[in-house]
Amino acid sequence: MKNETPRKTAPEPQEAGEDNRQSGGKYDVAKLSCTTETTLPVQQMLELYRFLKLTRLVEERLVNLYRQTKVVGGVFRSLGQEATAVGTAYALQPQDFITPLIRDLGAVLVKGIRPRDIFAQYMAKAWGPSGGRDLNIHFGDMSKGFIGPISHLGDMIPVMTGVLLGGRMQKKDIVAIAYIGDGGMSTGAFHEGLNFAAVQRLPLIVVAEYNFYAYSTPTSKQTAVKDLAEKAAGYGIPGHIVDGNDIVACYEVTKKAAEYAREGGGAVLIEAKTYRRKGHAEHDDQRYVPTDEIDWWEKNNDPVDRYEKCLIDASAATRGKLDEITADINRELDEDVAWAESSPMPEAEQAAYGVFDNNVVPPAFRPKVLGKTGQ
Ligand SMILES: Cc1ncc(C[n+]2csc(CCOP(=O)(O)OP(=O)(O)O)c2C)c(N)n1
Ligand SMILES: [Mg+2]
Repeated sequence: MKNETPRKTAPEPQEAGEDNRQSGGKYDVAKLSCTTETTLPVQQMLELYRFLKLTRLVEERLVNLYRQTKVVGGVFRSLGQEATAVGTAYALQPQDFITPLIRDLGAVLVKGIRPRDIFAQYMAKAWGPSGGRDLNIHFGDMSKGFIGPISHLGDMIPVMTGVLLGGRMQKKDIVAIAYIGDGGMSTGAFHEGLNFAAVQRLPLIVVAEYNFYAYSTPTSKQTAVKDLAEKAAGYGIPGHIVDGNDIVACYEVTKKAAEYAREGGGAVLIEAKTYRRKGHAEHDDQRYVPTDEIDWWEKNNDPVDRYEKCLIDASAATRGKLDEITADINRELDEDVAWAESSPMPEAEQAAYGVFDNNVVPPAFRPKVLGKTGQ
């Protein structure tokens, strides 16, 4: 039977093929600001705004580069759901870890990765973090607590569980977030990883992004649960639902989860209700999305608009201050795009290095180039 209990913080998920606009009195759009109950001081609220806007603008620059055919591969946007990645990652401490997916560029930026690295990475340039060996957010930086994702959905949950087990054995104070989509949660790896983290009481926070689609598959065709957070009960861990377009709420719920995990409580599942306003990647024309649905979310439930309203209503910022922050970001991005564009493409020979430990590859299988350089 359908559960009719209304939720305050999250929109109602719809049946497949239904209109996913949260209209018709289900969701009071006039109240769509952000939670005002926050422990954040004004300076941090503005820093949070900077990361939110930075995420949107970095992605817009990526789309420009894509249209100029300068990007190698696809561009994956988090348009409309940036608040989830930024707000949750912002609640971590510097020594903590993340492993993002394609909608979590915001978390990567919060972790201190510079936009110039993102641009060079997407263009497969030599100066990019993977030196042209891989694309988009397929890179990592251990020094910043950023475990690079692989494409196989679900697999980063057991990987992060292993990172946390290692951290415990080394007596390190580490909490981690592993991001996952509604689709990725239907994999075996997700189950095995979270089950192990729960049994071991490892400080793993799984942020599950309910964004209505996995490629073109609506969430209701992906899983029989109404809320992804219900799955937490199967692992004996707490599950929370948060409005993923309310950046302050995302921050607060993760802060509490991180405290719980750090104090020995163990794993936590946070479901963020949000909406994917772009297709799976730039090539996807979203013909499977009901008419007007995207426009509805853009006009009524945009995370940047909502946070701006919240900051102005709370007198934490003026419109002028927000414009100043935006202008500052654009200056940084002008420089970073120019830097990334000025990078050469990698030397072809470089493909043979930094992938395997070449000492353990039998000589007969080594690329010729390794033989030439004697490595
Ligand atoms: C195990 C596995 N199956 C299929 C894919 C192909 N794939 C990549 S992204 C994606 C959809 C992911 O949807 P979701 O988890 O909801 O994340 P979203 O894109 O909505 O953020 C699929 C099916 C994959 N990468 N890994
Ligand atoms: Mg999804």
